Parts: sequence; C-alpha cells; structure tokens
Amino acid sequence: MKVLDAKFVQGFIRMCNDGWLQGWHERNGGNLSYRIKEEEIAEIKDELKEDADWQEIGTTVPKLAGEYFLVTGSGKYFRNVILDPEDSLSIIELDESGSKYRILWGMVNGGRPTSELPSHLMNHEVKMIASGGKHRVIYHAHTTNTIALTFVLPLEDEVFTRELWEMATECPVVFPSGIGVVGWMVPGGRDIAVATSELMKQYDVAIWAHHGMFCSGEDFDLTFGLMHTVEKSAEILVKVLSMGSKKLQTITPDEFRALAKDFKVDLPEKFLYEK
Ligand code: 2HA
Ligand code: ZN
Repeated sequence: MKVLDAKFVQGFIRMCNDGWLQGWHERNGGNLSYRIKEEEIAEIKDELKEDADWQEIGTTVPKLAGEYFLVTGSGKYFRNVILDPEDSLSIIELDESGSKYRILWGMVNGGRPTSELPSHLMNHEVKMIASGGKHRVIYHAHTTNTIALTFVLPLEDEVFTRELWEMATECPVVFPSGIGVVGWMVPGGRDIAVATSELMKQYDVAIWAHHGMFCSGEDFDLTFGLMHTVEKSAEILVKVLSMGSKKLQTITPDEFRALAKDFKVDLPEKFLYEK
C-alpha cells in the first residue's frame, strides 16, 4: 500500500489541518506525532527506505527502541501538510538503544523531524507505559486562550484544573485526571521534555506557560478532542474574566463529586479544594 493511502496517514493529515483551521498553528507552530502499529508498518513496508543515516534524538527513550513514528517536520507549516504531506511529514524508526532515529519516508525536500522530538518521544514513552500501550498520539499546539491564561492564573496544576473544570460540565469527564503546568522554559530541548513527561505520568494534558499545550491520547479523535475541549474551556474562562465581575455562581466541589459518581470518573480531591 502507498503510505499516503494508509488510514493512519490520512487521519494524521486531517488532524493537522483541523488544528490549522482552529488557528493553533501560526507559521511553523505546533507539532504532532503518532506511534505506528506493527500491522500498519507492514502494510507500507515497500515504500520505506532504510538507507538514511542514524541521528541523535537528544534524549534516550529505551522503552521505545525499534518503534516507528509518523511526525511533523521541524520548520514545516501545519497549513501545508494537506497540500504536500511528503514535504511536511516523515516516518522515523528508532534504533535498538532508543537514542537515535532515522528517516524512512517523507521530508522529500530535506529537513528533520519536529524540534520538539525529545518532548514527543519522552511523552510517548511515559504514556505508552501508563496506558498499557493504548496511547499513540502526542499533540502540541499554540492554543490562544490557554496561553492567555498563563499570564493571569497562578502556574499551579490545581488552579488550572479546577478553573477549567468549572467552565464546562463535560470537562471533568473529558480530563478527570487534571492538567499539569510547566513554568516558562526554553523549548526544544531535553529539560522541558523531562519536566513535561514527569507531569504526563499523571495527566493527559500539560500546559507550557506562555507557549502552548501538549495532549496525549489513544487516537486522533480523542487527542484532538481533548485539546479542543481544554481550549474551549479556556476560551470561556477568558470571557468570564474579561467581563470583569466575579463569578456569581459556578459548579461546586459537591456538584463535581455528584458528577463523578454518575459519570463513573475519579476526580482527585486535590482539585476540589475550598476557595
Ligand atoms: O515551532 O511549536 O515548540 C514548533 C514549536 C516549538
Ligand atoms: Zn510550540
């Protein structure tokens, strides 16, 4: 099968374009990666080339040794993915030590995988283990309202989670484990990757102050839907804060507990503090 005809590639391209249409990917902002299934790699084997050089990832992910990923390219624009996926995307393979990668397909005009490859792969490793292999998608976007909130809310997991839960009833059901927050750091390197993957041990969402958001999920629909839900909730909070008056009413801790019971989700008590 042709790489571009594979269902997972089509789903990946659609997600890139959906993110672009949301306004989350100005210029070359944001990146997406998918951990490819064995049977999906088998289907496209004929089109993969094994002659490229091995390159350093910039961190080590031993549990991902030998895994294959579809990733967006460094400096590439989400806006262009749908028009020329072979220029914007690549399929990479990791070596047996989990410290190097090589390009098997894509990036036909040169280039390398996303500048956030260390963060993506460290998050993949943590989430693969935490989800028993189910999580396959890591998504980073420059979500406007969520970024705006990082200037006015304390950069604490408890505050972001609780405030965003309160903005829409579906939120605690969509991200019951909450949201982690990373203070401002230099992007692209191992340090921010370590800080993010540490949070991803307990959360599926991490916010980078003054930068954007990372989400992890099982498939494209769930991961895009998670990012969309958090960002929509952030948009409501921005509107509420912009109206200038205090909230007259909201969802209370006991109401969250009632929701948790009926919707059969665990909501950690650390987010249900008295204000
Ligand atoms: O430009 O979003 O974090 C890609 C990025 C870096
Ligand atoms: Zn970014």
